[in-house]
Amino acid sequence: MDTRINQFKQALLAHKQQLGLFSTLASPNLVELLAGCGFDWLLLDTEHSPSDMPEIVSQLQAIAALPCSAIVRPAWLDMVLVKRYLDAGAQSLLYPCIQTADEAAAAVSFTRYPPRGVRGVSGSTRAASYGLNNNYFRTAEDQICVLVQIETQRGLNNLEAIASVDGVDGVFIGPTDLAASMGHIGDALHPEVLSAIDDAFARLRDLGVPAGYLTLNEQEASRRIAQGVEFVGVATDTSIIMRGAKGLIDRMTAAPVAAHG
Ligand code: 3PY
Ligand code: MG
Repeated sequence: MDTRINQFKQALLAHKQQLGLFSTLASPNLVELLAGCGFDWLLLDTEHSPSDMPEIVSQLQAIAALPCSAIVRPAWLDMVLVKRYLDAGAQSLLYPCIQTADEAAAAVSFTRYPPRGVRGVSGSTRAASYGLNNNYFRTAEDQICVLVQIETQRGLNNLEAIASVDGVDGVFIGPTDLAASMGHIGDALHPEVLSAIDDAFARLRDLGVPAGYLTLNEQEASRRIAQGVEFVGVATDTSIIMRGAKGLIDRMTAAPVAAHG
């Protein structure tokens, strides 16, 4: 057995654009449905979702059968959480709220075996095909993709230093927390927030570092896709379901009641 090629990472490093969505409902069945819809990637969230280890394993298994890449977002910059997700077979990680180059370096070190990093070693994990993959220790690192999320003013101030840390493969701008950090909580489309994000993407383009983003606003998503942002999340599972369900009942209740007979 060989280590799985990380298709998301390969495309990212080639600056090929990939569209995805955030999955927060901890449902392997929903992930299976969504992963078959044509998204390039699905982010399995554990920061703002009830997903714990068993749910993450089931969701990774559901996605593995489909032409869609999984990204796992740990709840925080935590070596223990990251070790467990990597052992469960996650290959791409999006770390929330990275604010300094030291934090970015720690994020990378959690994904590397000693002496290059601090990842604990076990060869009997799902990632190593339960011991069937004898090459796992030597090949794992190349297939791991480290993405860091900048979502505070402090993170933005340190953008170049963070993006230049060896082993950081991509930088994601998180508009919701960034808006709060800039005094505009709940208004991620505030002109000041948008202009800070424009500036961040321009700086990442100058550095040649792939960039990522999430917005639930379709116009804003289209604008960022047109700008060439490499991995854009265009919805969350909850936004799709909530809008579909609410829109349906609103339309049905607004329609004039047809007379029968
Ligand atoms: C944020 O916007 O704060 C996120 O974490 C995801 O986009
Ligand atoms: Mg956030």
